[in-house]
Amino acid sequence: MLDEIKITKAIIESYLKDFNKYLESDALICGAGPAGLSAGYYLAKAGVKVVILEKNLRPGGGLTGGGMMFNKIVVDEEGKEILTEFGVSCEKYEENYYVACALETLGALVYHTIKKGAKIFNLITVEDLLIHNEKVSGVVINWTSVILANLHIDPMTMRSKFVVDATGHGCELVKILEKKMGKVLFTTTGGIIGEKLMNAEMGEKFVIENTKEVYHNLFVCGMAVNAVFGGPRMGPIFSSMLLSGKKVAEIIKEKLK
Ligand code: 48F
Repeated sequence: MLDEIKITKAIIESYLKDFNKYLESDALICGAGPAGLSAGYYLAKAGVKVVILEKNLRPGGGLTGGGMMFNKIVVDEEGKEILTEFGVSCEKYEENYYVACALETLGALVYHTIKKGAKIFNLITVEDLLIHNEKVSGVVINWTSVILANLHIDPMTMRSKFVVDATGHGCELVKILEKKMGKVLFTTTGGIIGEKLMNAEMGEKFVIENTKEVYHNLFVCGMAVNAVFGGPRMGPIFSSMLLSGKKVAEIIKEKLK
């Protein structure tokens, strides 16, 4: 005989156990788009205690819709290598152009990231940063539903040694930091430079080259990089998102040593 209260208790107790465990982590990634998922996967693979927070019901960010709702993505040779590691089938279109199903990519990224040991909490929005001794030391969170309903309910906090802004074009965490602390960013102006017009080749290179620390203990990966450091957008080619996630994981891994 199935007992409804047992079902409820199982969910609550299991969730709270996880949540309690991840209130403190080595790395906290904000945003479960392709870049954040890739970062989480490679950090978890290296044995790092890593948590990903996603404001939406479902992870995936801009990956799910492919290009203009045609749910396919394009990767180059390097991107294909990563997708192959995730078990995603890539169809060769031309030399250095491979096409993959956006949904298969999403499923594989989420599955392998969790299986490697990263914890993903969806429906949680990061609304502020924790700062101690002029270093980012965690995030301030609330349920997305609280924010959507505009309810006056105080948030709570999660602590982490390193925080990654993987929020895409919006670069939400860096925006908060700039708004509250001024021109303190590690950019040429100290502020957010802003994303430039589309250029796929330059945009892809720029993301990878500029995946780095933007303020003490705060890193950017994925499209947030180009928004913060002033690189071009690149449209539905996704290699650099995956490679940027991998790069930020490598940087943090080194810092944790
Ligand atoms: O936008 P998103 O997919 O960023 P990305 O991983 O990849 C960019 C590409 O999708 C595409 C592109 C590639 O050519 O241009 O746009 O850099 O994923 C960002 C995720 O962050 C979540 C958001 O819902 C999305 O899933 N997010 C944004 N703000 C917050 C957040 C927040 N404050 N708290 C939690 N999650």
